[in-house]
Amino acid sequence: PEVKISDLLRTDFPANFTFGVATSAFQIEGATQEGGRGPSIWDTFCREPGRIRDGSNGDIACDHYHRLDEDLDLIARLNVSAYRFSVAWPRIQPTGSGAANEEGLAFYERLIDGLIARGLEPHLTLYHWDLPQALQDLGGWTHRDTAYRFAEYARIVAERLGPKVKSIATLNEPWCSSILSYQIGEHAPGWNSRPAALAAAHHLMLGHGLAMQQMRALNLKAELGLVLNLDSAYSDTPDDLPGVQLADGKFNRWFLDPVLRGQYPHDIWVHYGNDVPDVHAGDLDIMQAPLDFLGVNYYSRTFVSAAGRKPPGATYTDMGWEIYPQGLTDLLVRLHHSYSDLPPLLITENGAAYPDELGTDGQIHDPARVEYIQQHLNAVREAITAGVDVRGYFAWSLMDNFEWAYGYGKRFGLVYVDYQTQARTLKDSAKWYQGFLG
Ligand code: GBH
Repeated sequence: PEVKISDLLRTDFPANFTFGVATSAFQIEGATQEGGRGPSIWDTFCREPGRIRDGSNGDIACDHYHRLDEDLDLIARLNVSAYRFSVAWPRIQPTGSGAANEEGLAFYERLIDGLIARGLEPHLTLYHWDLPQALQDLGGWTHRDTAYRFAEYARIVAERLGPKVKSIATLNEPWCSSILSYQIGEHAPGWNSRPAALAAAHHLMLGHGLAMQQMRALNLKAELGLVLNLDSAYSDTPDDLPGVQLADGKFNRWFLDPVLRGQYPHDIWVHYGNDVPDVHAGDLDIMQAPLDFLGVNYYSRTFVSAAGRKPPGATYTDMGWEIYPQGLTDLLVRLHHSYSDLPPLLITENGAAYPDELGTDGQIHDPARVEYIQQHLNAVREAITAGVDVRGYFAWSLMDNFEWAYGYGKRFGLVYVDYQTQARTLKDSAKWYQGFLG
């Protein structure tokens, strides 16, 4: 049945459906030289001229490290039931290996205790791109040993914090930390090598599997999983269908198939030719460790056109990403049909950037973001109606933050951040979410 999107109600979703907001450590914390934190590849990358559009860095960001209690209160005000955050590896192991830094663990323990005290579920991500620089100096993710270091870090965090959290995701978007980082060079460490990127992708997924083994051995109640950035690919002509299959294979199947089927997709393996990674015997078994959930980050679709056509009538966010909610329904339904052992799904990120400004009335009117979120929630609802097991939705992001290569120039928050004063102001979208969940 057709539901008018503006009429979308909390009760259109299962009562136990999780609604939350998400962030990541490097994007909000600041305090990069405090608490015994070691340098990460993003600290280094930000200092290389030309890497970040506004020349900024993560030294202060949203100063979340110093404003933890205020930010926890802010989350609670939104009426969400869950918060997704990441742990900064260099706060736990400043050089990426060896003994745990107690001050780092204590910070996240305070965060988790603060969430629980406010009735909020903690959803922890272990790796949202801030690799300790010391491991990059040894080759980063192109170095097989990094996978083993990651599993060691996972065990340290899970032993201490695992008993208190609702879920632990190993990696956020390994496509970004491999292809975007080692081949396209837009993210740290900014390399331009396809074989390096494919080696990095393999070691990330191996690290994921090894971390799963370490954490399973702890018999935690927490659900363990992986977060992928996935999008649906489309074309407007049959001539472009091979391009669609290629795009889908590189973005989606290259990461889904090893984990859910224990194999790399054959067509893409052939396409990559001599650049394919060195896969050791047993690697794919490790990578195929059963998941309690798969996190899906969805922002847009890929439109393939060799002729360079754009989809007619398309609208775009401030990132230049097309707004295409149907792509989320299509993606979820397709996952459900293509993978027989698909675990329950969580939408771990979805959101939109707009050039928000604080009005003279002291408010931030962001109707386009409200509409974006409503349309995508409706897309999730349609997938659930079609039989897909989706358990939750996390809006990206709690607040405006350091948007990687774009610096502070792109605002994804439901909450506006004035970087001069660090004042937080609820945008209309935050108020809408609050009312929808209220
Ligand atoms: C997420 O990445 C991140 O997890 C989060 O930290 C970030 O702040 C947020 O999204 C907003 O960017 O590269 O032109 O082919 C999203 C990453 C977005 C990956 C779009 C692939 C394809 C577009 N992705 N993307 S393009």
